Amino acid sequence: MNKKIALVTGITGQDGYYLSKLLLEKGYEVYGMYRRNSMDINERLNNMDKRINFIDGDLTDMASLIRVLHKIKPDEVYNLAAQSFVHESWTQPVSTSDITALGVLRMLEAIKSTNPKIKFYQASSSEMFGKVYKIPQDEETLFYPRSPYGCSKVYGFNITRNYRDSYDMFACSGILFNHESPKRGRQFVTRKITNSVAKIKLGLLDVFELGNLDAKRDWGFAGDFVEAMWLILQQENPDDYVIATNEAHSVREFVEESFNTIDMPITWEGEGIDEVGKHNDKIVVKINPEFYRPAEVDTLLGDYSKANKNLGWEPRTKFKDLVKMMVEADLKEEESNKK
Ligand code: NAP
Ligand code: G4F
Repeated sequence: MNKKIALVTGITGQDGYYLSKLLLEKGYEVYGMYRRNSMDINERLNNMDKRINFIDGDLTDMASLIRVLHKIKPDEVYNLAAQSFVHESWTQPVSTSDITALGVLRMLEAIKSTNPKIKFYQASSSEMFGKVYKIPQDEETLFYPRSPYGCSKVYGFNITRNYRDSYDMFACSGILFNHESPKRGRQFVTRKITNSVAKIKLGLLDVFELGNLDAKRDWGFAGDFVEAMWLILQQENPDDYVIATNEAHSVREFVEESFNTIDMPITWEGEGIDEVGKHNDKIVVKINPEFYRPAEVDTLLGDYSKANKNLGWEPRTKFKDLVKMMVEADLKEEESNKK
């Protein structure tokens, strides 16, 4: 039997790593789309699985998407590419919208004009719920996005559903809540914390700065979540699904648990921007208002009942295990950088 062919956009990102690994295990021929930059491409993709076929393309350039689809003739497209850092979406709102909103439309149009039978997965986000109307959030919850990124993802979600309704395409969204891993970018709060904590443990750093400690997120493990992406495209009918853990923790708890992992428990003192985290009277965490957002998403909590019922999916990794996995990976990485 011929191997199924999958195109994964955003191959250099966290989810691109875990999804391509899963698809290779399932026997797919995997194409990973990357965008050109000034760094040497071999150097950039050097650490990635050698079985992935890399192909250049950019979500801002529709001609490149048509070329990619013509060339590889995929059965399934997983659209993971995005400007995904919420904070940056305020400083670069136009390019964020061009990539994260219109990029979805370009890919859908490219699919429609090359082969509308290609199954399409859109990486939708819990950021769409923003200033939440309901707790927990499910597929019926209204959106109230709080950032240019969130607004772009709402467009991506709606246009995906619209192409499904208008052209009978197998186009679906996974509405994924925050998912993390040792492959998470260092700008995102979880990896920033685990990497800083590892450096403190190894004597490479004294203190690090954060913004809003009281924001709550429903944090899962990326390795668990990519399985849901694949399952969504294996169903008889296209549909949208919330993927979450149904457990929320604050940034503050994530910091505390990370320090507990290295046996350096901390206590908090002070309030607002003067609050500090201390280990044995030594300040290890400070607040820097630069990391606050113009409009915050205070709390996210997902109800994944529909995914559980229809896909048989459930998260496997618990919060404490996720934190431990990330701290230990950062300790290992920082130790080897030291050598
Ligand atoms: P990520 O690590 O930031 O990866 C984003 C990827 O998109 C990178 O490979 C990046 O390539 C690529 N990209 C950016 N602009 C592009 C363009 N114009 N053309 C082609 N590729 C482009 O994100 P992630 O955490 O893996 O998330 C994957 C997707 O899920 C994203 O769409 C994100 O918005 C969404 N999502 C993530 C979460 C989460 O918690 N992780 C939750 C919900 C939804 P470069 O290396 O060239 O920058
Ligand atoms: O880690 P974050 O930057 O992730 P955020 O904004 O929740 O977005 C991530 O999850 C979304 C799904 O809900 C994805 F769609 C999106 O692509 C991305 O993957 O921030 C988490 C929270 C925020 O409330 C932020 O204000 O942490 C708070 N925070 C506090 N101090 C900080 C910091 N965030 C960052 N990045 N850096 C800080 O120093």
